[in-house]
Amino acid sequence: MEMRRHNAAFCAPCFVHYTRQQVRKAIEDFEMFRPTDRVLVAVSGGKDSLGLWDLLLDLDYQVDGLYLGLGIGEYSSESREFARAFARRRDANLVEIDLPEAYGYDIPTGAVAARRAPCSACGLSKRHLFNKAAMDGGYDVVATGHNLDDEAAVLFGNVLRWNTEYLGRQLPVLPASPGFVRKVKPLVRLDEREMAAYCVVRGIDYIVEECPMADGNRHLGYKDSLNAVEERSPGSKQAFYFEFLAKASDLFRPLAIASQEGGLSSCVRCGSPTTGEVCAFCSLVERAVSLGPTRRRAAGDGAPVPDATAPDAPVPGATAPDAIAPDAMAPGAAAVAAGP
Ligand code: Q46
Ligand code: ZN
Repeated sequence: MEMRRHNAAFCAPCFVHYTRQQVRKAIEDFEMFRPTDRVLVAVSGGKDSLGLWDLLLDLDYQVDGLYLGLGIGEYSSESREFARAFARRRDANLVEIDLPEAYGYDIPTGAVAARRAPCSACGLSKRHLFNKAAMDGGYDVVATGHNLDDEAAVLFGNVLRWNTEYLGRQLPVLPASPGFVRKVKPLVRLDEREMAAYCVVRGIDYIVEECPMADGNRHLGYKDSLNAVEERSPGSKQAFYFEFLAKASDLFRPLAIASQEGGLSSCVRCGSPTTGEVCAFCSLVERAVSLGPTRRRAAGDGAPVPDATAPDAPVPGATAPDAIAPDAMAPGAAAVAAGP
């Protein structure tokens, strides 16, 4: 495995060692969690989340997986099988939540209901349900498989638009606060190619297809742009992200904190912290369920629906559609922020 940004090449065993070291270093440098903490890894069935679960198990952390069924046609049923197969193989515990079963809507319907891109409805649902599952299960921290490419692309998008509030919150660790568990990204020192190679070397089967809802996702365009820069100048992506953390991130912190001032109350439906009376997630559920079964069936076949990308009429409590929330809870997600 050749890594131009490190000017190095590793054989398979050394590559696995390198990968573990990078994760160990990220966990320690950013004080993500300790061996006594209970960690819940959000698994999508893809290379990053399954690779992360594997790495944390091998590093002897107390870690369970969480799979959220999004109701995105075959993509969801296949990705669930990859998550289950991994859990069986490693004899690990997988917590499962099925969005249509538990809440009566799927992501295509949620997008119609919110009149936003599917990834917005998806990010909002994931953020709420990952946090809820961790709180309900007594976990100390939620870990997601965001890798260096994901974080650099989110940073790039937020810099292009100078989303200062989000720049102040783009950290590998979001500390716990009342009603919210800590959120961490232990793969920030590894890129996509390295995670794919890690899974191949370790014999981890993962879903290779992209989510069909990702088409047109702005985030993917940012990744392509950064890859073009990286190709000509290896190490640029890593420098962009880590130099931001070292030199600029703190400058934006007060803006992020100021945006959250004004106080949070409890959602009258679910009790989650929210700036309004009803949280953005409960509003989304209410709208999606009220669309009725016909519309839900039509939207639930995995095909993007005609008005899913309409930028107007946001879900109450959500923010601008252009903004990329740094704490979106899944790799590749370009989500709206809803509350802290
Ligand atoms: S699952 Fe969800 Fe992603 Fe699909 S709808 Fe978008 S955010 S692309 S990681
Ligand atoms: Zn609520």
